[in-house]
Amino acid sequence: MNKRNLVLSCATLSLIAITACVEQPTERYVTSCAFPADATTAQKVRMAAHVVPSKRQLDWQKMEYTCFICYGINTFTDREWGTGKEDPKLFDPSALDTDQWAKTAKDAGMKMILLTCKHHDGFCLWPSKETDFSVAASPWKGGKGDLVKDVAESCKKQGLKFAVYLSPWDMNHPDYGTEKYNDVFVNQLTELLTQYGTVDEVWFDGACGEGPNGKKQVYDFERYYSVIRKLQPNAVIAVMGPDVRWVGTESGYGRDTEWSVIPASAANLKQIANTSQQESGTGTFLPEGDKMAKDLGSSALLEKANGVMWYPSEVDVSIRPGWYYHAAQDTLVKTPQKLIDIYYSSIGKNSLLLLNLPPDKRGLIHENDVHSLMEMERILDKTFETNFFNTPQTNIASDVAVSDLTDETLVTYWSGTDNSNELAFTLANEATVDRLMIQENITEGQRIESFVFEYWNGSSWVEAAKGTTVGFKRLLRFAPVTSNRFRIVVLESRDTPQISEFGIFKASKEE
Ligand code: FUL
Repeated sequence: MNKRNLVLSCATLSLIAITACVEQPTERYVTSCAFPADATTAQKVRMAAHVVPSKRQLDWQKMEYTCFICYGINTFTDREWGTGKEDPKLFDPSALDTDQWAKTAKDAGMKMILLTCKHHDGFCLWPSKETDFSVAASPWKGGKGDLVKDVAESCKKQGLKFAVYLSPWDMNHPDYGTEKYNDVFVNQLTELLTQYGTVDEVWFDGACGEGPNGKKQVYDFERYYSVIRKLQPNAVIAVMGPDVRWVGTESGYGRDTEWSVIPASAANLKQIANTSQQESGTGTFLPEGDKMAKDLGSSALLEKANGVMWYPSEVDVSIRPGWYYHAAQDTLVKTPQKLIDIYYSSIGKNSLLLLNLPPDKRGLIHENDVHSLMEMERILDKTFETNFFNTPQTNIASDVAVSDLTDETLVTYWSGTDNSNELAFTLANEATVDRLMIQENITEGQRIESFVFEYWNGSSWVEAAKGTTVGFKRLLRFAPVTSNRFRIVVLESRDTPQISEFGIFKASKEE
C-alpha cells in the first residue's frame, strides 16, 4: 500500500464551528476539518480524502435500504398536508397491524423503519403529554393505543432498526411560534427517545410554516441535537441535522457524482433550510431535479471551501405519487421495474434509499405496494445471485484474494500502488456480464474520482462502462460484454484508491 504521511489532526467538530487541521507525520482520520488559510487546492483535496464517517454514520450507511412509513391523520382525510384543525376521532384504522408493516419491510430486504410520529399537522401517534391532539383522543384501541410503541416492538421482532420522524413544524400546538414551543418540542423528543428502546435515526423535515397563531417558529436545533446525542448517542440526525444529508430531490434519483465529503459551508443549517422541501404549501412534490446541484464535492468546489465534513446522502422517495395513502393512487404504485431503476440510481450511487410505504385506512400496507416491493426484491436477487468474479479459479494480477473483495467487509481491500491503479483479473471461463458493483473502503476516506471498466476482446482492452465517484457503493449498468479477462482502471483518485468489494453480474431479463 502506498502510505503517505499526511495527518489531519482535528477533534470531532461541531457542524458549523470547525477548527483547523494540521499536517503531522502519522496517518489519522477525522470526520470533518477546516483547511489552513494557506492550503493549496492539492492539499485541500488530499485532506478531503482523509475525512471519514463517524461510527454512527458508517452503521447507518451499511443499512443501504430502509423503510419510511408516513401514517397519521392525513391517511384519514385523504390529504398530503393537514391543517392541525382535524378532529382526532377521524383516526380510526380498522385492522391496523404493525407486524405486517415490519414483516413487509424485512421481506423486502430493508433494515430499518422510520415512522412519522408527528407530521406537520401536529397529530401524535403516541399519547404525548404535551398535547391532546393524539391517538389518545381517537377511537383506535379506545384511546389506549400507542402506535410508536407498536412499531418499535414489531421492528424488534423482525430484527429491524427503528427511527423517528418528528416534524418541527406543528400546525396545531398553541405554543408554536413562541420560545415555549422549543420546550414542548424537546419534551416530545425526550418522550420518543426514552420510552421506546433504541432509536437509530431522528429525521427532521425541512418543511416549516406558520402555526395556529400565524407565527413561524425559530427552532433551537442546537438544543434538539444535544438532547438526541445525550439520550440516543448512536442515532444519526438526518436532513435538518448534521449527520445525514437530503439528496435534494424526492424523485428517487441521486447524482452520478456523489461525494460524501462536501464543503462544510454546504452543510450550514441555514443553507439546508433554504434548499429544503419547504415551499410546496400544498405538500405536492418538488419537481424532479429541483435543488439538485450537479456537483457538491468536486475539487473545483474544494478549492473555494474553508473546510469539509463527512455528510452522506439519503434518497427519500414514495412507492406512490403521495407520501400518504390515497385510494385514488392504488393503481399508481411504482412498478417493480421503476423501483429497480430507483435502486440503481440511489443505493447504486453512493446513497442510502429511504422508500416510503404508506399504510392505508385499514392500517395495512396495501396489496399492490407489497406486490411491487416483493417483485423488486425477487428480481434483484436473481440479478445479484451469481458474482462471476467470485470463483476460486479467478486469477487476480495484484496482491489481493477474491475472498478479500467478496467478504462483505470494508477493511479487507485491493489497493492501488504508485505505479498502477489497475485491478485486472482472469476468470477460468468466459462470462457475459452487464452489471458492475464496486465498494470503496470509506473507513479510510472517499477517494476515487473516476474509473473505467474494460474487457479483453482477444486483442485489446475495450471499455464496457465508466463512472465517476464510487463511495460506499457504486452500481453500473451497461450493454452485455463477454470475455474471461476484465479490469478496473482508476483514472483519478484523491489518494491511493482502495476497493473493498467487487462484483460483476448478468441482469435478470425481468429488470
Ligand atoms: C416533505 C413533506 O412536506 C412531506 O409531507 C413528507 O413529510 C416528506 C418526507 O417531506 O418535505
